[in-house]
Amino acid sequence: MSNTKNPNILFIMSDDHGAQAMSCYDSKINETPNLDRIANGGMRLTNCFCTNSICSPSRASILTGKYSHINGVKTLSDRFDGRQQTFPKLLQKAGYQTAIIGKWHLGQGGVSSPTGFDYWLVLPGQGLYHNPEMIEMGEKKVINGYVTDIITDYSIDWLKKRSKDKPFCLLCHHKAPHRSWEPDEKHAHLYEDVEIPTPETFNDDYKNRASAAAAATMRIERDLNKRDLKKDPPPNLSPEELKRWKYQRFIEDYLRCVASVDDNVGRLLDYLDEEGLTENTIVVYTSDQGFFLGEHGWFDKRFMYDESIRMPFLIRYPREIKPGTVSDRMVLNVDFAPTFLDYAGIPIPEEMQGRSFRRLLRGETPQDWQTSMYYRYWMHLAHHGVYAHYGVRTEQYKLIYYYAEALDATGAIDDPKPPEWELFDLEKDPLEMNSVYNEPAYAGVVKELKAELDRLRKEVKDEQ
Ligand SMILES: [Ca+2]
Repeated sequence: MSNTKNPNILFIMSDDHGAQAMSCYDSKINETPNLDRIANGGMRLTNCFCTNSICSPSRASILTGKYSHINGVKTLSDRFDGRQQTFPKLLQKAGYQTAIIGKWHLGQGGVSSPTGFDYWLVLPGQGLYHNPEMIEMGEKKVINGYVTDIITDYSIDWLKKRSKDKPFCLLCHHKAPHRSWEPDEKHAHLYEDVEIPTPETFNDDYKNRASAAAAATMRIERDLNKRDLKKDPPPNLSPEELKRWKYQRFIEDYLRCVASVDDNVGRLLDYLDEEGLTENTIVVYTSDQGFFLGEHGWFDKRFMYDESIRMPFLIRYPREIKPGTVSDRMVLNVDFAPTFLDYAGIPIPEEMQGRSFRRLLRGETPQDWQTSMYYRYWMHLAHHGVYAHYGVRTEQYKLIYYYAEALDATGAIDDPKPPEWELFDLEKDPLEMNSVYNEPAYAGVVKELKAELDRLRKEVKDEQ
């Protein structure tokens, strides 16, 4: 048994895994028995959100407990400045053994290589699914095999080699199921004879929204390419049939990648069981953000819509978290770092903007717990034609401002669009199909939410 005072932390994060593709979140399209083991043994969060729905920014917010404009990683091209404080550094300083294995995606070299880790083995950039090159403590090497297996193999190896008299914190970061969704041999034939159902908003016509939704180039029928689909469609399909065929191709491969993640999570859980580590180890499974799996006719993320910003979040810690519990309270990716520090008994630095949700996980709700959140996506028209936007989500409403008439912080907007607003009543319209921003009945709500948005922008110091 390791030190019972300080729990071990096993943080497993995949890339672009939407909660809709997890059976513990009532998936209609697949089964994830090993992820369900974590949910059944602990707590599942239903309203965990990222504050900027793309890879590098979400990862930087998780490490630092700070929003993108404060930690400096607002876009995919911003490199992480590792001189700032992170939770792994603080854990390491407090005597934890620390490691990161898998996807880093925060820049390589200089101040951007991983810091605060006794051991690191990361993919360069996005990395490859098959026989990936990896960087081990600064040294490049090619590792044969399938990336999800490799990340798990090295994670288990590192755990085997750990010192048993110190607690550990292992960040196991999967590349899967990121585009271009390349499954391994073992799962290559899953779903072959199954028609996977399409989501309710698959044939969204983008009416009753701001112009951003219709302008986005992430449509299943038009924007998946040959590399994504891997084969040519059968001849003579109608447009509707072709769209469904493309969805099947995409979702089959996506779910095959997820199946491998699920198997490999099972291997890690088995290892903890075998070593008697389960009781004293906090196990988290999450993803850097959500993903559209055909909702609104899309793949990808970026938008402030729920499928994109919602992170699956499962956490098991038998000493403190009741098995099979669910919390609907709002938790953000900036809250992760303070929570881990709280569990380790380390004071949370002032500069961290998030807040520990350890009490929520114990089943308590602090009186002043957050009921609204600030979101911002900065990469105007950079990928998939998505407009830059920011907004506020409360438990009932979501107000989004597509602000691109003004220059952003980098002064980079050279294709301005008229500013536009969207308002969704999430109680009446949970699928976000009908903006009620201009409906007179919502004038009061708009006013309140604009005030709340101003308040949040001040609070998180994004007032530019
Ligand atoms: Ca991602």
